[in-house]
Amino acid sequence: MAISMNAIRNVAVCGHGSTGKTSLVEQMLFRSGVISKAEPVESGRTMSDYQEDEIEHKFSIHTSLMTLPWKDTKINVLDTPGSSDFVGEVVASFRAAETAVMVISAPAGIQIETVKLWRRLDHRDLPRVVFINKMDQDRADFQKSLDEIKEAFKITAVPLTLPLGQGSSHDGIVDLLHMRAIKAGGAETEIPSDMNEEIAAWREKLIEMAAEGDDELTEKFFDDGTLSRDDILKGLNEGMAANNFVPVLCGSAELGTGISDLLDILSELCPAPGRESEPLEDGDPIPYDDKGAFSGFVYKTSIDKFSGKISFLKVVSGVLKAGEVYNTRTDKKERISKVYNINGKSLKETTELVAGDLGAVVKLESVHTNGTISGVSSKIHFKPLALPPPVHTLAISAENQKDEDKMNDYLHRISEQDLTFTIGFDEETKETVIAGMGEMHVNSIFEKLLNESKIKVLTRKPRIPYRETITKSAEAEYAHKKQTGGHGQYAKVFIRVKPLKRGEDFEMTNDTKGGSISRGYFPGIEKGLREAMQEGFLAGYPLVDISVSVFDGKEHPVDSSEMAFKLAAKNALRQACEKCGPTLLEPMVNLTIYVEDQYLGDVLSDLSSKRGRVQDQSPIGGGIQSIKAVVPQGELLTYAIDMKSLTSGTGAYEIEFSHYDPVSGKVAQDIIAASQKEA
Ligand SMILES: Nc1nc2c(ncn2[C@@H]2O[C@H](COP(=O)(O)OP(=O)(O)O)[C@@H](O)[C@H]2O)c(=O)[nH]1
Ligand SMILES: [Mg+2]
Repeated sequence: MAISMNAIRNVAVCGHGSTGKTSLVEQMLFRSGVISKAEPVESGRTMSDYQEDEIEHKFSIHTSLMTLPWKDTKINVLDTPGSSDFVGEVVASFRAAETAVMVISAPAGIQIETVKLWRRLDHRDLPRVVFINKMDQDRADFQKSLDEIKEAFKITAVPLTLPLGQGSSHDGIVDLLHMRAIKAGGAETEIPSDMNEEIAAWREKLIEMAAEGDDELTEKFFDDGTLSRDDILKGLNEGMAANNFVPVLCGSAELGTGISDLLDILSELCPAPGRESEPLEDGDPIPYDDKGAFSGFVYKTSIDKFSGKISFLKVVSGVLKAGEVYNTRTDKKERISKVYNINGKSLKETTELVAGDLGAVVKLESVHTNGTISGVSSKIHFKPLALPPPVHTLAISAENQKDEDKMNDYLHRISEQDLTFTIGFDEETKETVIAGMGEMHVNSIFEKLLNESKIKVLTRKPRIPYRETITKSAEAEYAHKKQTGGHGQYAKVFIRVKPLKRGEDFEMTNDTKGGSISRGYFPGIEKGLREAMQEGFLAGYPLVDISVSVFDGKEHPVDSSEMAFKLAAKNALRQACEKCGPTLLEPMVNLTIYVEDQYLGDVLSDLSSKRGRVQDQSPIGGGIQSIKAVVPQGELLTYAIDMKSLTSGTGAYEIEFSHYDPVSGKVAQDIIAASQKEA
């Protein structure tokens, strides 16, 4: 049966690890009748933590998609992992969703990922609902959590439910929108009379909030002093879509309180797809519209033991049905034989997916994550996911050398699905290098490789791509002569070498006069210079940012050749380097760190021991500090591990390459000594 775009709700459930997201989703599935029992996460039987690694570790690693019917709506729920190692999965789910449910644990309060994810949601301007979970636990305090949220995020937070009892006495919620009290399990109960005052006060706030964003409703409110239920809904709906306020709900995913109210809010208040258009790499964004030609965006890909490659997509325009589609990147036709609704691991065939809906197709061999598929041959490419660059880099090899190719193939395939994981062969350091978001992330990939292909990966710290450069100008000359029997070899060059600005790499000029060197020999000279640069001078790292002027030379009518000039130039440059004040350059990265206040001191002193220069440090709310620093890449080879021990596993960081800086003294000596040992 076809469903209209207005009846779809795409919801990403996000939050810090262990706040109860997966348990909450399990309860939502149970309450809507998709499953007959809500299983605990520890049982390994939840609908969303179904993959082998998740069952083994007992937490979410992948975003899983579940579909549930609630009243007149189809709610697509994306259960995301909480660890920043798997942030790629979260970013993808934010792209697919129109609403985020931020789950906060009442006893733990706002945590580091809460703050980081909130900032991501701000960037996307995504409407959100806060669910304060674990109201059944000791130290759960609804008012305290609410105050904390307002304070940390500077938002208007409006409770739509209040807890019936907190901690061990918690057993239900009061729904302020529908004015009813509901116990665990869904049975309605009488609103306790001692809550009347509190409820009336909050309800008034709610109605004011509803009236605020809409002139017509404001007028009605002033005239009548209240609003009808439909008007309240209308006002809240608009206010939420515009992100003017954040509804706050509460409950317990353990007991099953607050669940049906969350589902009601999602279906009654949260925006349907289509409020925003989908941006393209270039060109005008494509509006969500179920008419017109089909187009869709692949926000996630996974490889399933039974189904093979699964492409998760969001339909942007038209309707997706079985048949032919185009991969717009390659203009290659692909056949879709079936279209699926997804519920965790189960794929349920459906006839079609309309614009705004989420679902999947299988065996789209040429399409990867971030791909665009289209019903007609087309050049549109939806904007790729805004993923942070990987921060944890390792050099790897297969334990058993004969597995090397298979290991590479496997990891390449992973990198096409998971764009926060990269693999490549570094020509410079002659190593296969992988990078991911953290230890847990890369280990989860190696575990998968071991389980599925019995290939064990050996890892070590990667070599750092140092560079060499010069600090002074100098001249040198070199004559390459050889006289062996027949005709000999002869070439002589005079060069002047001077430093260039960082990043300018190399230039060569022919400043000879009167044709002392024939033009035809210059390609040979350039080759010689480049070879000398590639081999380096101090420690075997490439020489960069030099300008070479060839200002004189000599040739022989018979004995000169391109090869002779190449060798002369190469040696001339080596001689010049001796006089040019050669120095090492090390790669510097921009490091952004997020830590809880209590660890700030330790993280800063560790940074200074790593020769980091702190450029900014500021609180970003919720007791979290952000630090920006420039740090030598070579100091951060084990930063994922250092960060974990410095912050008891709570800190997180982002890295991006910045520039090369000269390095001197003991550090430089050590680098040179290490290179000699290797050679
Ligand atoms: N007491 C209590 N425990 C909960 C609640 N929700 C989840 N948990 C437990 O918290 C742990 C983490 O839950 P999980 O759903 O995996 O959290 P996630 O990492 O956010 O997906 C599990 O042991 C759950 O049983 C709750 O509302 N109350
Ligand atoms: Mg989870």
